[in-house]
Amino acid sequence: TTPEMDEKLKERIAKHPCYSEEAHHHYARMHVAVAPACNIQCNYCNRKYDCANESRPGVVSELLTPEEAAHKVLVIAGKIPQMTVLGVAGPGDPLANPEKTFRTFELIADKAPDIKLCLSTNGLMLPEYIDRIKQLNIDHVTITLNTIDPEIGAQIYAWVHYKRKRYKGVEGAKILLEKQLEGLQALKEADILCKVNSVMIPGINDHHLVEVNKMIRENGAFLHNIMPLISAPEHGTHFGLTGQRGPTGKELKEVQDNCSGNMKMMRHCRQCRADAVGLLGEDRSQEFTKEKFLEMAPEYNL
Ligand code: CLF
Ligand code: SF4
Repeated sequence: TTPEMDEKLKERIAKHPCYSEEAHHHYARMHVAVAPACNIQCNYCNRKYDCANESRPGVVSELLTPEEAAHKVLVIAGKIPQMTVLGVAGPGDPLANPEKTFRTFELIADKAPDIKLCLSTNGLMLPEYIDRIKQLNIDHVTITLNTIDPEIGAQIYAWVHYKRKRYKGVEGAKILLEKQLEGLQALKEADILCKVNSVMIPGINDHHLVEVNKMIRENGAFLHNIMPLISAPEHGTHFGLTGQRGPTGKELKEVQDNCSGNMKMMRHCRQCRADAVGLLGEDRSQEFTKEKFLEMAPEYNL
């Protein structure tokens, strides 16, 4: 990239705490949990908890309607002036709940147009909804993409539900990958900033992540966030029950280092809850539970 492009990019990410390492000390994000359903089954996920593509497993977020979510955003934006980004990241896949997710974005774009919109998805339905995403001016999209090899995918995804049919194993992983690639391309063409999350699973995709990194860079993603698998038997996930371990800090850093020659790596991810509020690493979600925020009046001023 040219220095000029770098400057432009810097401007676009300057106030996004995930996309810019500097920004995360000064700017806050909030999530609203409006999207309960999911269209795939990851072996690191238990549906009782938040989507593990963006979240720390074992956390249960309070589900909101789009109207409640918009109210919450206006309350919090009035109370926390550093609030710059609103993300929908669960508790299921936002694009498996398109009406709820887009209605939420619409309400917020209407009432708080200076808040940037962010969306995190497994990518299956991304090609389908790219036009809505453009229309709504969603600035930042994250795709969780763990492999570019369907054989490896079959070890990570139990099934993929696409257009009313359920596909298992390699067949399902192929469909997911195809849609993720189309989604990446579509984001690039639409000039929407794209970050890719990959869950590092030792013995399954750890050595393969350098290839994933290369592919996503060539397809326009500008930031790669390799997150450790967090796996405990009590979370009731497939990996938890089969004794699959997560990487050590050292193993994680090694893979991140191996990729960092190619592109920018995110190293400050905190694996947030689907209803996280505040600076990264600071969790203020309990100050704004449904019981509490519904009693508060929005004081957000345009
Ligand atoms: Fe939320 Fe994700 Fe947007 Fe950030 S979180 S939807 S990109 S506003 Fe950030 Fe949290 Fe890591 Fe996600 S630290 S889990 S990367
Ligand atoms: Fe769970 Fe998220 Fe995977 Fe869906 S995409 S199965 S909610 S981790």
